[in-house]
Amino acid sequence: MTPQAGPSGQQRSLGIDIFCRVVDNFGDAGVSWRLAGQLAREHGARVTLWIDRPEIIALIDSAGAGSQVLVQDWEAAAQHYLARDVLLSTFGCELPPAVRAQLSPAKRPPVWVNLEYLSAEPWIDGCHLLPSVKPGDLAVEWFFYPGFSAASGGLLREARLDSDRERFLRHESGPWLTARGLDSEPGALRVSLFCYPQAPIGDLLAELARSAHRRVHLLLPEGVAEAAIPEFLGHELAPGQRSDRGALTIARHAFLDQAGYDRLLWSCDLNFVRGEDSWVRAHWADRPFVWQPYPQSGSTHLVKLAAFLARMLASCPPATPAGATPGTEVRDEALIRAMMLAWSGAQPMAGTVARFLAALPRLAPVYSSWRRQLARDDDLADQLYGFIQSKI
Ligand code: TRH
Repeated sequence: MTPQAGPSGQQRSLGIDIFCRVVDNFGDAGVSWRLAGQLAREHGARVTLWIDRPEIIALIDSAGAGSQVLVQDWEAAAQHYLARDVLLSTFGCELPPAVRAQLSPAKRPPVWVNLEYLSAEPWIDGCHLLPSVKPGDLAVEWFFYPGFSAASGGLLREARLDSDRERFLRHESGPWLTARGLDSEPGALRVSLFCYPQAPIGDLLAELARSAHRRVHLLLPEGVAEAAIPEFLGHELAPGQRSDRGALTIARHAFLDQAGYDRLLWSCDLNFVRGEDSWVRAHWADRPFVWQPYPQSGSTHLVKLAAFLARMLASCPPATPAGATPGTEVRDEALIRAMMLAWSGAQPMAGTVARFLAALPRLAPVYSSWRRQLARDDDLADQLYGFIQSKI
């Protein structure tokens, strides 16, 4: 996709303002920042991110990889926002009144798009790209739904992501892990763990410590499992420290930036991920993963998990245990469902981890096939940019 062509045929760089209010954690900022960077780098847009927690951007992009994007404090928008080509509100955030006032059709407004949360639920396909006309001033807001189907807005995926990953794994992975104290003993199963405190972390750690066939090296970022770790080990674990229990080594590491976190996912044999952005990145890492949706009241997150599992597993070729009698085997991919349901508390964990780990070599192709299917669709930034161009 190229920058917008102006009336003279020359390419014009679009001005895009993204508004993000952080509800919780890192995902709102993480998704907004990733999209902002991609629109700037791959589409030549002039992007400003207006955000109420700019310090999160400094944390997830400490190396300044997205420096083409201008970051502005949300509070400054009331005075300094001037409508350009596009206004992208994220996750239904309520805009500052002075900004909202510039979206009225009477004022030559920008194209106003709201980027929604990612979900695999079927209803989003019917809502993607629907407009909503506001009763007061007839401003038009377009709804853009990321998703896993061809009828949705797709998933964020940078153009160079696969080649970056392949180069890293071929030449850089070992030294990169060693330099950060993330290396493990040869033959150990390397696992990353990024989860919410509601997950049965203690059960997982206990099962990993009993791992019969391989040692397990668990990489745990700072701020994750803060209560479960002292309960399991009997002491805290600070970044840079490691502790062994049975077959398990737990290594705590400092929070990485987004680029570093990608490298971590690429380097592990199995990734536990959560929320939205780490979930998508785990797909592109081409490694088996276990997803924990953001816990919501009324168990809405379990509906989201079921919708995802239905989509993922329906699309996958069956992976059956070697030597099983056709028709009588328990399909291995049922373990993917069991593992994710147990990890979200929908069913007991007992024994699930051991069975899941034992089947991991056969499960990896199931994940790869799902990933290949998703990679056939245009990525979210391409689709969004194309939509914007059609409305300008
Ligand atoms: O932080 P999250 O729990 O964010 C969530 C989700 O977005 C959820 O949908 C939303 O409703 C809720 O916030 C309010 O999980 P997520 O989405 O995976 O975002 C984590 C971000 O942090 C992602 O961009 C990756 C980044 N990250 C790093 O940069 N370095 C790290 O070391 C780790 C562990 C994560």
